[in-house]
Amino acid sequence: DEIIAHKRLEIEQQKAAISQELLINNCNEPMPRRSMRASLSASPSGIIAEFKRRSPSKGWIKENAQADIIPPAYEMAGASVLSILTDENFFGGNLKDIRAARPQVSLPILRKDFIIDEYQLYQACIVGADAVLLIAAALRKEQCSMLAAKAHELKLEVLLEIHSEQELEYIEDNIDMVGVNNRNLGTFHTDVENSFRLAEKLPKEMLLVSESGISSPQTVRQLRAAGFRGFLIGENFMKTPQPGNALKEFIS
Ligand code: IGP
Repeated sequence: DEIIAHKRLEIEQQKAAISQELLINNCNEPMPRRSMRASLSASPSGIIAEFKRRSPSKGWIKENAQADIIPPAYEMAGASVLSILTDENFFGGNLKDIRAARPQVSLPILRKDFIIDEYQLYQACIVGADAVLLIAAALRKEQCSMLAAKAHELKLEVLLEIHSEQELEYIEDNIDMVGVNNRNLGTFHTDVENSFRLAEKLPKEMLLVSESGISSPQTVRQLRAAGFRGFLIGENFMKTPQPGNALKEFIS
C-alpha cells in the first residue's frame, strides 16, 4: 500500500513535468519490439535475469550497479529475457536504466514496476521496453484489463503477476503470460512452493513464469517439470560480484 501511495504521487509529479500528450506523441512510432513470450517459448534457458539495485526486504544489493554493463553480461551468459526494475524510491531503479541497457542488448526487456496508470505504459514505450508487469494485487480487475488493452495498443506484451488463487480471475484473453510470485508482497515471506501449488490451477495453454526466491538450478529444473517456462531471478545474481557469471551456473 505504501509503495502504491508513493507511486501515485510520483506519477502526478511526472505528469506535471512532462504531459501525457507529449508522451503520446513520442510514442507514435514505437521502436521495433522483441517478443518476451516468443523468447521464452523458443530459447532453452528460460531465465529472466533481473537488474535490481535494492529491495524493500533486503536493502541495498548492489548500489552502484550499471545498467549498460550487467544486462549485456546477462545476455552473454545465456539469459532469455531481461527484467529491469524502474521503481526509484524502493528499488533504486530508474527508467533511464532501460534506456541505457537497450542499445547494448538484443534480448526483450521487461519494465518491472508498479504500474497503475497508462502514463507509465507510454513511458515504457518511449524508453524501449518490450513488455510490462501488471500486478494483480496492486490493481482492480477492470483497471488491470484496461491497462493490458492499452499496453497491447502500444505493442507491449503483458506479464500478469498473481500470488494467490483468488487472483486467478485476473487472467483474461489480453494477458500474454502469467507470473506466480513466490514472495508475498505484504509480508515478504518467500516460498517457491507457491508456484508448484498454483501451477495445477493455471490454464494449461498459458505461458507460466515463476518469480522470486529462486536460488538453485535444481529448483529451475523442478519448476520446468511442473510446467513453468520462465524463471525470474534477481537477488541471487545481483548479490554476487559478477551477476553474469552467477547466471552461467543456471545454463545447462
Ligand atoms: C525477483 P528475487 O527474489 O529473485 O530477487 O526476485 C523478482 O521476482 C522480484 O523482484 C519481483 C518484484 C515484483 C519486484 C517480483 N515481482 C514486483 C517488484 C515488484
